[in-house]
Amino acid sequence: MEMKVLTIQEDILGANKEKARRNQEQLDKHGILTVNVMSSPGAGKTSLILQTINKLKGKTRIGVIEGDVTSSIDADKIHQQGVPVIQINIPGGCHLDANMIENALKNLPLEDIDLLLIENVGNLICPAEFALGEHKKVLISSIPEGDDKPFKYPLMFTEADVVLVNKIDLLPHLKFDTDAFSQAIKGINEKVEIFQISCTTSQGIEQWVSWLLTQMGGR
Ligand SMILES: Nc1nc2c(ncn2[C@@H]2O[C@H](COP(=O)(O)OP(=O)(O)OP(=O)(O)O)[C@@H](O)[C@H]2O)c(=O)[nH]1
Ligand SMILES: [Mg+2]
Repeated sequence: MEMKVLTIQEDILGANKEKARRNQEQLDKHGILTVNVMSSPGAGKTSLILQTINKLKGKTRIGVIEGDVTSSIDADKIHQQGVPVIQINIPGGCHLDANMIENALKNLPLEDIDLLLIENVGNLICPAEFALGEHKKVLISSIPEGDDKPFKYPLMFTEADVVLVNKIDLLPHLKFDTDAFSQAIKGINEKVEIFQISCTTSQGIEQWVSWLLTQMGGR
């Protein structure tokens, strides 16, 4: 019986991977760089997307997919910026999957988008296991969460192409060893890029946006 459950789980992940591959094919056809933004609840995913929109306004055509258990609070903020956005609500769910992204892509003006930012559901576990068709995975880890997270949620840190250490404006108020944190991440993922940012003061946002533009240019 236990084996059967495991097989079903493998099938779900396998089917998801195949659908994610097809999503990526479609995104490639339209020349859209797609970034999956993941973090625990409240680490700063929406704030990062808003900062990115602000920096790239008039230069890059952005589209956004918002994943949340319920509400359209985040999508409303993106919509106010005049950016095409789709809200996906997943009652009882804890991550986006490739099927949901396939549906969202049908409702986005793909011809008018160069960069697609996907805000995953706030969660440090499940989103790492489900490919969406994205080209890059970005993990935001924020100072108030503590510097032990790479040890507690290693898969998320292993899968990430970039780790953004957010809320560095709070460093004077909290105990957080940025060097030890970076070393811990590099210990499990030596290729990862790490940027320290603050979505409140905009510190480091230039570096992040420059990384994004390099990825887009390389396509
Ligand atoms: N001090 C400080 N606060 C920040 C920073 N970035 C985001 N915040 C605050 O953190 C809170 C959560 O930010 P969001 O951007 O909504 O976080 P999120 O990851 O999108 O949250 P969920 O969608 O609920 O998972 C808000 O009150 C933000 O104003 C930062 O760099 N510094
Ligand atoms: Mg959000």
